[in-house]
Amino acid sequence: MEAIKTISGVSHPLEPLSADEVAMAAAILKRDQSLEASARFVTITLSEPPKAEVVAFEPRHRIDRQAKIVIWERARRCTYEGVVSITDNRTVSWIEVPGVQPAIMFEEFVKVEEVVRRDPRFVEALRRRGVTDMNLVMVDAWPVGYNGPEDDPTAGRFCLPIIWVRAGDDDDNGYARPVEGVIVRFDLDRMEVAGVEDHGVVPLLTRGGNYTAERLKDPANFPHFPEGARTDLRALEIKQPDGPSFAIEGHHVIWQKWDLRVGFTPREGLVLHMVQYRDGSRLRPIIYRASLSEMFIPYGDPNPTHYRKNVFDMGEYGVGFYMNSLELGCDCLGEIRYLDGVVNDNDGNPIVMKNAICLHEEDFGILWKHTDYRTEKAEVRRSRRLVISSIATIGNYEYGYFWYLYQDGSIQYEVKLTGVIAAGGVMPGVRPAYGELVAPGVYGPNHQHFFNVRLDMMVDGVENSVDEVHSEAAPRGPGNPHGNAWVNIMTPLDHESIAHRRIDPFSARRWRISNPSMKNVFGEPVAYTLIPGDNVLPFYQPDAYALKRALYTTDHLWVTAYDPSQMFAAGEYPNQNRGGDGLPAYQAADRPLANADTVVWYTFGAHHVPRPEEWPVMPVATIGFHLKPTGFFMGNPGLDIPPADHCGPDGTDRANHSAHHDR
Ligand SMILES: [Cu+2]
Repeated sequence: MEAIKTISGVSHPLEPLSADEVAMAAAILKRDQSLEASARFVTITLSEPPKAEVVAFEPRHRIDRQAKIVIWERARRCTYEGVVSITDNRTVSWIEVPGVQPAIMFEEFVKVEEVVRRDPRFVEALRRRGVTDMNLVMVDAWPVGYNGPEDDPTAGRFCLPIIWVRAGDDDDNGYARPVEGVIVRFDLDRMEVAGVEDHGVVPLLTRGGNYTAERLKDPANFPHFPEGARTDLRALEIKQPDGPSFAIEGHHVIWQKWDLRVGFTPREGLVLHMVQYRDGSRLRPIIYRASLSEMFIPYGDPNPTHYRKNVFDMGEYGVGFYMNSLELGCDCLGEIRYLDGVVNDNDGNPIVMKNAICLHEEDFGILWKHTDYRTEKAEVRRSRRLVISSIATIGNYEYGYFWYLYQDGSIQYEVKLTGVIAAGGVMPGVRPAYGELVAPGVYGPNHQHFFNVRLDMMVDGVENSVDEVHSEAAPRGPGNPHGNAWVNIMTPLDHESIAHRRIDPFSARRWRISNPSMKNVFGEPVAYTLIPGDNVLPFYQPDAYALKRALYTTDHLWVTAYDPSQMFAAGEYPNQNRGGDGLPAYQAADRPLANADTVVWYTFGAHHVPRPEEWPVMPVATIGFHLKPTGFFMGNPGLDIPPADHCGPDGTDRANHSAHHDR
């Protein structure tokens, strides 16, 4: 049946907002609320229809396209939330949200640098450090956080810029030259510097920290490669002459047996919707919505320049605004398909971020193998994964957000951390107490990156249960006479007050999300298991201001009852937040979770003790988790992968055979 398209040409309720829709949504709100120019558009996001409506959606259904809009009214110092129906050309709701500060906007980020560079107190502080050309000074508008009543959301709208200096020209990596000791407090509403403190001069780095191929040979660079770029790399080509094995229509992606929709929002960036797997004639849902919900990067250095570096990159900026346009053969290799990301500027105009999302397939080594040593027949299958990725640049740092789908039914999420560390300057001969030297005169403060992924699970249906599973030694006794026995213990996380848990690698702790009303042939509920990867906890004291704003980092696994208004692990408005919002508050009602519409939230921390080898640009570090089918399929779902052309019964691997005979 021909799909009914909306006025804006959309044929599915979860298609991300198009550029036209962003413009229409802003126009409706401006008209209906008589918005003045001082009303700044923080975010314009698709307001997703109720889950029941989306799950039951058929192409003949009418789609009401709605957008949620967050406004910061600069003149009145008020936050508003509006919902408009683009389809019906009307405002659905409009409320003031008292006592909150929405995210720092891109226009503010840009303007702060311009204004700070002109402030006489700041110019004087930089002059004391030998910097006279203010055009070389980089001022990044880091959030002020909350460190007492002066930062209260009702006290004003502030940021706390961090300062760097380029050496001589625009192409120099300025993030290699941190300015230590100059603390600027900036009033974003007045657009003026509120105060400058100088905690003493630390000499600026004299050597460069450049990473471009042209500058490798520059003797003024650290590290210095006198030979330039290496010359012994030969071509390595990925060829897919028949094209990729996936198909995309709009934002609907089908890859082999996987079936999903890709979404994009200004705050979260990449989102996955309706992740399903075709199993025989059934299209079986696994996840309703998967998104990175928050990031928190706490620094463990008490020095004045660093102790207030406690960024929430999603709630205090929005990573969707900072996505890279990805380039063929650089970010992804092979047959690539791109999707654009649409965000808003602060006047409410759409911005199309070309190629913000990359889809491609990767060879991933071996999926499975067995050699029958008696017959010498080897069966091996290559593993291939579908990669859906995007990369954000937030000032000095890069974050790659990668979803992987595999042929064995498993799903992986991985964050790739790279870019330039937020370094500090240190006096010659001093060994920093709360960080590590990475280059002469530069140190990387101890810090961590805590991510939280919100997984609105839908394992064969909306109603799921979550159990904690761990392994332990069986007690000695008649059942364990040899002392070797161990068992797997399952503990239901059946109400919210117990559903905040930590990893425990020594007991192989993991979490099983199952559907009690869908049993497999063994009578067990079909399930997916969340398998943690590397993880850590924050080292902040419990009463530290920043930790109270990031309570979601104090445990790793959280389960909540589904509520579409609960989307972000640190709450809706972490900027200048006094603390207490987010996951613990979401769980406060202690709602029941068994066989219910539940949401699983997983927090994972990258522990970052900087190394000299991460200077001046950091090799990718990864952190993430897996979701693996557990009794969801009967048998290995990848058994039907055909052998590669040159492998299999006749062509197998002669080298392997002769090695065997020589033995
Ligand atoms: Cu780091």
